[in-house]
Amino acid sequence: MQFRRVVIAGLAILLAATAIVVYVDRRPASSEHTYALTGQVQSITPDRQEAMVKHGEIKGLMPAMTMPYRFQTKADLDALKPGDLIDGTLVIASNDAFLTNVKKTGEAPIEKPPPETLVTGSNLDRATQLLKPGDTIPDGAFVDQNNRKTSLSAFRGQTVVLTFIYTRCPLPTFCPMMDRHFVTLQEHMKADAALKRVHLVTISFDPTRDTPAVLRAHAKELDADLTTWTFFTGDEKAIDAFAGKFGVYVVKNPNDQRDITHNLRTAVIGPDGVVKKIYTGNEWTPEDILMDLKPVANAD
Ligand SMILES: [Cu+2]
Repeated sequence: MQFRRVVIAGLAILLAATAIVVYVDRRPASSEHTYALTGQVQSITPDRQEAMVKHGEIKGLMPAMTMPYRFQTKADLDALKPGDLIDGTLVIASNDAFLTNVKKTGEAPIEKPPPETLVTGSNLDRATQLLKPGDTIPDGAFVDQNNRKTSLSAFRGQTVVLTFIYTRCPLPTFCPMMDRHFVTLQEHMKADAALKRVHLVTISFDPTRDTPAVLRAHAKELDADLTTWTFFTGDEKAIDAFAGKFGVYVVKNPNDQRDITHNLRTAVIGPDGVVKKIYTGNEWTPEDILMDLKPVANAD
């Protein structure tokens, strides 16, 4: 009996796998991959055509996660509210990710409030700690990609553009987009003498796995010039505290190390260590930051 059940289950899995392969292969654009996604809407950001979706594992792409996803079709998003259970297709292109063909399949109570709500919500303790333009940043204590102890004071006298990532982030529109934007900034820095005194700093909020060696390999992959772009890792609690001051919110699933729910923050810091600007999310462009850098870099 047991054996027969196993065989039937095995056949079902095989059939399902075949169906997925056939489905993926039919997609037109060669660089695009599509994945079936089943999840629950946690919150909706209509102006960005986005919803925070808590979803199960996506085989071959990522473990169970809660992430904001852009919807390809506004009508799909308009039909939904927090708590709705959904089925949809996640499209991953080399530089893009979005949900399409999203259908409501049911409703369920939401288990816990979404991270963005916690960050922007009424948690006063947290809010009073948040850095804002005009504040001097804390030095922090980090280890760089060469395993050398360092802090942000190492870059006093230079304008610093700072962002937070983790190298295993599976979504092209999140951490990998921050990396791509920094690559673009670095190209400008090489070409423009006015940007000579600008330094890029990328801080991993997954320091346990983003060791100096991992960051070194990551930097190489990005073709980062380590004389003007430094990667930070270090003590997990110290990084959480530092990142939290910028409004970075990171939730690590204790049952699955790969599962990290997070938002994004990118900051421009003056040569005096004073915050000039903090960008939230992935909406900013390298051009925005170049605009911020010009007056600062020309000042001295
Ligand atoms: Cu990420």
